[in-house]
Amino acid sequence: MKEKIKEIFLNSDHRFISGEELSKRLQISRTAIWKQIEGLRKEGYKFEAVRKKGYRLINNPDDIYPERIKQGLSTKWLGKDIVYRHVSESTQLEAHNLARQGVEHGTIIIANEQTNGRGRLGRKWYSEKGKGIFMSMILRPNFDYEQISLITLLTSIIIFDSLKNVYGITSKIKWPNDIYIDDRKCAGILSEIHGEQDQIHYLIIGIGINTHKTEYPVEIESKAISIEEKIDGSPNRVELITEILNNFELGYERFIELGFTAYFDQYNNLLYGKEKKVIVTNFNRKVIGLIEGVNQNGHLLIKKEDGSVKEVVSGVVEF
Ligand code: BT5
Repeated sequence: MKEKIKEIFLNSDHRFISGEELSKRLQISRTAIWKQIEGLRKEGYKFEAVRKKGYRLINNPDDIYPERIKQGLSTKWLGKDIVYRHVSESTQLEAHNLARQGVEHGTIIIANEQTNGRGRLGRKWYSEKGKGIFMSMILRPNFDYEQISLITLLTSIIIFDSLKNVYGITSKIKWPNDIYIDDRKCAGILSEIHGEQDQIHYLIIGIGINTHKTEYPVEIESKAISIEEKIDGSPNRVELITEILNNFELGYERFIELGFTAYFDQYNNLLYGKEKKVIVTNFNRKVIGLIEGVNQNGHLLIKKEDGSVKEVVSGVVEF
């Protein structure tokens, strides 16, 4: 019952809802409603109660406003500037605009909802209001293209570590950088580079994570999973965002110092589908075989039926 009341208020856009309406919709007494609201107050929800008008939700403990995120940050440069949107078409799109305007290395853009969230190769990222983390990091790295793809692999390790630290969830990484829990996708990463032949102007790393339970569109409903389905209670997005940002800055600096070597074993240990038969498609070319692991360049190694090993630089992996 508490979850139902929570849902109604979270979708109310902070408007008053009368006790009468609530008791009609939920078929419970006004006293029962009052008790539930008291329970929510203990969880950190703040309500205003006005006679004849009813209750109004003032805050939502899961709001992802920049001030709240910054409180938990221990970073030197990541997230010093955070741009927040209630609704964004895509935080990637907005990050490109901000980067072109010259914002600093480490600027973050985050949204509560995306109307046209995007994945790789023109695919969509389903981004329902309040149900996930939709965030893009603007970076101005000082190295070559080859290493950039390794940074995106690093990002998936960071998400793995953060899910483990905050929720005790053990996930897997589907190459190159999807996060899987129980054979379903919980998070995806999209890296986009803007630069010239030998100079990178900026890199944008987009992260989409399913935090809260929701009804996914039919085409992904059997393939997607959220954190809420794996834990008791409700996930707190601010906590997870700050954990990711704190870990990412440390990881990025370690990567600059030591390279992917420092992460090679961990990445291979976390790889999803090892020894499974896969089809990797890249520009209409298909490679079929078993996943052996990645090499030091982060390329996927596929052992084909004839025993030869094919190195795949990029592509889509299907099982
Ligand atoms: C990705 O693409 O996985 C990268 C997703 C990156 C999303 C973030 S959100 C913040 C930033 N702003 C953006 O606009 N994007 C980034 P890809 O590997 O191409 O996977 C896309 C596929 O995942 C789709 O074709 C669906 O099959 C599936 N999918 C879409 N939404 C999903 C969701 N919420 N959960 C699980 N799977 C999903």
